[in-house]
Amino acid sequence: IARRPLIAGNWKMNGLKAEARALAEAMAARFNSVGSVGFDMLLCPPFPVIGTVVGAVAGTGIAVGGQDCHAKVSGAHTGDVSAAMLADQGCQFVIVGHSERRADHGESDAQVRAKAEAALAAGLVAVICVGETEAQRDAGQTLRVVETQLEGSLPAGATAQTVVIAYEPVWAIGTGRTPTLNDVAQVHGAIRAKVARVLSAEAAAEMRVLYGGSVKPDNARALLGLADVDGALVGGASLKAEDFWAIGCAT
Ligand code: G2H
Repeated sequence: IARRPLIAGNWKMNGLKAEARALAEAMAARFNSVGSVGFDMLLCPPFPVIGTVVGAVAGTGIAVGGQDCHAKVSGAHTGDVSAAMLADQGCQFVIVGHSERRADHGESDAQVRAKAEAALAAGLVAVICVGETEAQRDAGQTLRVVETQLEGSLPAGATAQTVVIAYEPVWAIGTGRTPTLNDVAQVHGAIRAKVARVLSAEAAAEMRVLYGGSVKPDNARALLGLADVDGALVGGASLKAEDFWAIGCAT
């Protein structure tokens, strides 16, 4: 089954309005200059500039997503944003369960699943992040940790059209370190096997599983060349138009 690669930029807490517009316009210009590409592109800017980015990429095919959403549709949740609000702003995707959310906000697998369910209910694709810490890796627990996170955070009834998985080893995030290609291949294979058990063989065969954690232009081709790697979730390198484009072109 051919899975179309997805190159997703997670801008994290970066980008005032002018920078966000310039970066989104630079990606839009690259898309427009080539006509068609062999991958999907997703930009996930901070909430306040989502409208700016949606406007800048309109008509290009570049998708926009949020970096988180609340599990509820509305209500007394100061500072939170619902999936419906993201959809209303023009988003098609939302990242849930990023390790920075799990660590900084104590998000559990159950909360991540509730957020993913809210995303699906709002018509968004949920990008569900999983990944082990360095201590877990050193203790040989990588596969068990990732499988447990998947089991706890995948919504029932999820399909390849409504969910994307992102494998992000916590120790590889923003550090310049990446697992070996063999390790990435092994974890991605295990993720696909787990999705088959939790959902269905069909969902597992079609679902996109992204790798994230220090993806750069110089390591993208090797990582994206692995059979079970269907794209990348890119942080630091997604803030430079040239680098992010180069990663897309490495698919
Ligand atoms: C991992 C990744 C983006 P970076 O968090 O989700 O960030 O590419 O900077 O390691």
